[in-house]
Amino acid sequence: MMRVLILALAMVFAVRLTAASAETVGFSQVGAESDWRTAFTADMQAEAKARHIKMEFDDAQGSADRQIAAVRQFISDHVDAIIIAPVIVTGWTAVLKEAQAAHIPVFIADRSVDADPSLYVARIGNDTNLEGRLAGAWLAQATRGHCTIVEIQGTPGSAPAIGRKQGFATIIAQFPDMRIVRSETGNFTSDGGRQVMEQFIKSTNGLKGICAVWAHNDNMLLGAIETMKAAGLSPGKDVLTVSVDGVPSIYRAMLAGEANASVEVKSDIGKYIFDVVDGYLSGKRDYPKWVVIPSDLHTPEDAAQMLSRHAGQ
Ligand code: GYE
Repeated sequence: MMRVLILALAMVFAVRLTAASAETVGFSQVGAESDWRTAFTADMQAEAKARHIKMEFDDAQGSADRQIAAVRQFISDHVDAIIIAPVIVTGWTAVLKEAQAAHIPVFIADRSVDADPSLYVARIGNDTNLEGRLAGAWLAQATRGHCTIVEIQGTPGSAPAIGRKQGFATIIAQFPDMRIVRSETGNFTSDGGRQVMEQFIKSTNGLKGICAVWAHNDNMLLGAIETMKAAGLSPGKDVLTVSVDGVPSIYRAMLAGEANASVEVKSDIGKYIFDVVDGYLSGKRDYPKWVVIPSDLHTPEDAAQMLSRHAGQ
């Protein structure tokens, strides 16, 4: 009797293990606009491989329409789960309902969506409003609350552009002598940062009276730094910088004295995402709607240490 029971249990576990390792997961990624994004893609691919999960990958190349089409393809391929890093916050309800009707669980990774939370299992990602507040608070402290700022925004309609802008604005609103005098989108790319900085330099007579540049990500700031240097300015000295992501190149810029602060957003979050996906597929249900990935601010003081964590990138 006992033996039969043990044998039956062993078989159940064996079936479970094979079921888990044969998962197919569709992952719709935003694009490859920044160093943060490419590091995140690499991490997701490595994590899927380590767990023997078959990952169908689609790069939306920054297009919201292409992304919705990719999710529809995953649904018709009958994947076991869908992971979406959404380009923009809007436009999700219809396709999320289609996934739900097909009984395919959806997990939102990194950026958030404006959709009824009952349409997805959980979001695993960072707090973009907090990132804006950390950046604003650092700048307020560094300038004792006196600073005229130019802002380079991320992709319009994307959660990090919205959240970071709001968070930063909330903080500087408390300081009557801190204000943003220019604000344009650089679409989270280095090239976008270069172009926006060219405009700012022209329209402010060489950044006259500007105390800081606040960029919604490091790559845009890195582009802006090149443009400032080419115009004979000294970023990191005449004009302070603060940005978000904590990619290796920003720490190099800090060590070169050309950047002052960046809020690190972890890109190696595949393990947290797949923990939730795997757990859900094996029956676990008690996940919070938002699994928060913490972010924190770094400066030249710990840039070398932060860079060493990214050795090889
Ligand atoms: O900050 C930016 C990327 O959603 C956290 O997207 C991500 C942001 C990141 O393009 O570099």
